[in-house]
Amino acid sequence: MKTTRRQFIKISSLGAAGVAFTSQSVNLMYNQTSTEKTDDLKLNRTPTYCEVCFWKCAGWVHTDKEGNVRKITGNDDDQHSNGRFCPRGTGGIGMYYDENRLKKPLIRRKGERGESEYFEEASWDEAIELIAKNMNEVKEKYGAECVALFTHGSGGKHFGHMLKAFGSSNIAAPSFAQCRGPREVGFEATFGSGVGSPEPLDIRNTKCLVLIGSHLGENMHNGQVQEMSQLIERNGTIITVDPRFSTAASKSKIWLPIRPATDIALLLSWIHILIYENLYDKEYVDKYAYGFEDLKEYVKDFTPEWAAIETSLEPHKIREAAYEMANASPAVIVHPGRHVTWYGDDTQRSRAIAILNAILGSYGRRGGFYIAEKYKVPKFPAPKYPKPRRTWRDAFPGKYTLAKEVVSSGICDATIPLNLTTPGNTCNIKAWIVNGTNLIATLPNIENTLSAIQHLEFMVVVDTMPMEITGWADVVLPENTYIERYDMLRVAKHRKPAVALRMPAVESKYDSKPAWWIAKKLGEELGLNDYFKYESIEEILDYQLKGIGSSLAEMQKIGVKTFERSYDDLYYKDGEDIEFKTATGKIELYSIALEQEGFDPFPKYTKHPQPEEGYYRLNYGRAPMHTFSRTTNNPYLADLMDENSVWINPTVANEWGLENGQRIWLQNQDGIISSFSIKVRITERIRFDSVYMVHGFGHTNKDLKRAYGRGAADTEMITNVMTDPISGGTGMRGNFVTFLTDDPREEAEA
Ligand SMILES: Nc1nc2c(c(=O)[nH]1)N[C@H]1C(S)=C(S)[C@@H](COP(=O)(O)OP(=O)(O)OC[C@H]3O[C@@H](n4cnc5c(=O)[nH]c(N)nc54)[C@H](O)[C@@H]3O)O[C@H]1N2
Ligand SMILES: Nc1nc2c(c(=O)[nH]1)N[C@H]1C(S)=C(S)[C@@H](COP(=O)(O)OP(=O)(O)OC[C@H]3O[C@@H](n4cnc5c(=O)[nH]c(N)nc54)[C@H](O)[C@@H]3O)O[C@H]1N2
Ligand code: SF4
Ligand SMILES: [Mo]
Repeated sequence: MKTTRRQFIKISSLGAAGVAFTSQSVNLMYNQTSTEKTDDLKLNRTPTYCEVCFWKCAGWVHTDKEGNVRKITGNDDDQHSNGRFCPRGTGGIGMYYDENRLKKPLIRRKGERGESEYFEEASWDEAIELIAKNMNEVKEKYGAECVALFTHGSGGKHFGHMLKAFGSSNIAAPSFAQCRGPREVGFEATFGSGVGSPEPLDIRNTKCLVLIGSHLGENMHNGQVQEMSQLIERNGTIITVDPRFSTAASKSKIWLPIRPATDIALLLSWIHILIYENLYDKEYVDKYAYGFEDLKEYVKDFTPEWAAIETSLEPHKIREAAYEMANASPAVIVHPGRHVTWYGDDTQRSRAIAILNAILGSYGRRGGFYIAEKYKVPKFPAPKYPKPRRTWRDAFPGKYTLAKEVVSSGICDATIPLNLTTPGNTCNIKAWIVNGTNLIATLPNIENTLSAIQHLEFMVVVDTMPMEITGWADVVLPENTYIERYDMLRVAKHRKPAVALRMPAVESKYDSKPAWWIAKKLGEELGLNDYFKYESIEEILDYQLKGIGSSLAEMQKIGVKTFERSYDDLYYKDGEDIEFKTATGKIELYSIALEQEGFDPFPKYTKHPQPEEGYYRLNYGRAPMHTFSRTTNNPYLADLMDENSVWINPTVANEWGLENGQRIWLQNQDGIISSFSIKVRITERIRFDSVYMVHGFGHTNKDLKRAYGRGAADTEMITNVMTDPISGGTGMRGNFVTFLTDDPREEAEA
């Protein structure tokens, strides 16, 4: 049975209980189905892929004769969206129409960094010349590698190319060390390759989906939520482990409201049950796995009774969940999660998840993990990049050695000279280019981020909106929104390999420019002309597309091109010999790579601190209609939810005498008080030892007219960072807050 739009939206809005859907917002979500209306209006459609989050759904921007954007819909041929956008993607139009957008390049001509009132508008020529001058100065004084790029999103390809040509490989995205880094390292150590995006989970064919903190339904990663809603319809089993009664929990056969920070204990006891009750996939393990006997010995004492004490879950519930998994095996998925930087032992938790999937035989099996394929698109000719003299790694000898991507927080730390006391440490970052990442909201420990920024000689920010980070720049460059620009092709792995095109649907508003244009202009100003031998990006796209039997002209019509592939190739065949890219060529239950780097070869359970009296663990996550801090000022999405609230258990609320809707301030274990107040939401859906809030609110930039001062920022409360020594992932869930019922700033003034 096909999931209808209505059912899908129903699922997507489940987590939004209590949010009033105005008629305007409901129309926004539904108008994409009105195809007849489309014909009446004679709308023109232009291909794009979405930039509201990094699922990168391909779709269409529909414009009328006057050039107004009327709606954005999914492309039916796209595997990421299956023709349907999530509420955020549908509301992406608001990014284009937001009247608070950055409009012209800005230069701070006097004052100190952070004094954004001294910004003055400038021409593109002047801004680019100033940036190039500063980059060259840093290069002469310290070396090209002392310029670093922080980036999230499509612009990274363009600025990354420019920076590598300049001589620096210090290019970092928060999607590693603040997001999926530990999981990539954990899976790579086990199976020889990471998980990647979109996660190759065969939810469509699974019998049992286990979610360890993944809050799908609030986390709106489109294709996955669609497949999960199908699973619900066909009465498949969902098991959710979450201290909070999430949307997913409400759809689950088993909900395990675990004591936060104890997941590894639960995972080890599941492995124990499967092995000691002979429920694991023996044939699969015998053929593919390395280290089974040692694992068996290692988990001997991790009984459900032991785990019960750690996790506060009942032993029979733990067993029941393990039996469900075993019954479904191999069509079972223990979801690897996405934002997994929680407690600093996150690679070990990801390893436990990987091991569990391995002994259930789900990796490479129908209903488990499928084998995704990516299309090989030719590179546009350019000279080889110069070899950087040093990299960020030189600042951290012996640390994060298994991280395959650059650790963004590592770049930040390497910018603060005080941090660089390790002998042999030479790398010292002096200039930042920040593109599409609001580092103040994104990196934990704001004070540390600001300290790094203060030590810089130069900082440029490329963004579409005035954000917290733009306020700290020396030069701000306004990028146009994804609706107004070309970008590189989306070449993502999936069940079938496919490519997708993004092209301008409308003229650029204001004096904004696309990243490819900015990077080329800056590259040329730096004298790197050999790396930019094209007039426009269309030349690159056409070259690449012709190399795969298509063309820019064809893609402008179809938007997505999918290449055929036999469904047999999605899974391992019975008895097939597989060479895993690990040291042993096998699935490493015992990890040689971790052992060689001096880490525990089996996942180790560590007891983490629990909150003290009067304090509650700060737990945070997503709302279906928002993406991080980037959508909170979006006129359509702010209409669906314009501030966050703090979820508090009724028992706790009673003790404090709090009422629903009351405004309070949060104060964390280090005495940091939230800049703004936040509304109380009293609900049984959160444990008594924790509170919960949606990330992305509490903006402090006054130029965000809708979002300024609305709700509170979780990031302000995250000052205790538990860094994972294996992956560099910044564990953010070891922070505790208490409540202030009176305005602390008024008191200070009085
Ligand atoms: N406290 C806390 N921190 C977190 C998280 C959390 O839940 N809580 N989540 C973590 C995770 S999982 C991730 S992936 C990261 C996400 O981190 P980020 O990607 O940094 O998230 P945003 O806050 O949305 O910041 C995006 C910035 O890009 C700008 N932008 C949007 N579109 C464009 C564009 O087309 N071009 C350009 N140049 N700029 C654009 C926005 O205006 C905004 O300033 O955050 C991580 N950090
Ligand atoms: N709508 C929307 N969807 C998004 C995004 C967005 O911004 N908006 N961002 C996307 C991105 S980049 C990412 S990385 C993902 C993030 O989304 P996910 O990877 O699905 O989830 P997390 O952020 O890791 O975790 C949030 C959940 O973990 C639970 N939790 C907290 N502590 C614990 C614990 O100790 N144990 C367990 N088992 N659970 C715990 C919380 O209650 C919450 O339900 O979402 C993606 N999808
Ligand atoms: S999941 Fe939603 S926001 Fe993310 S890319 Fe797809 S439509 Fe856009
Ligand atoms: Mo993320």
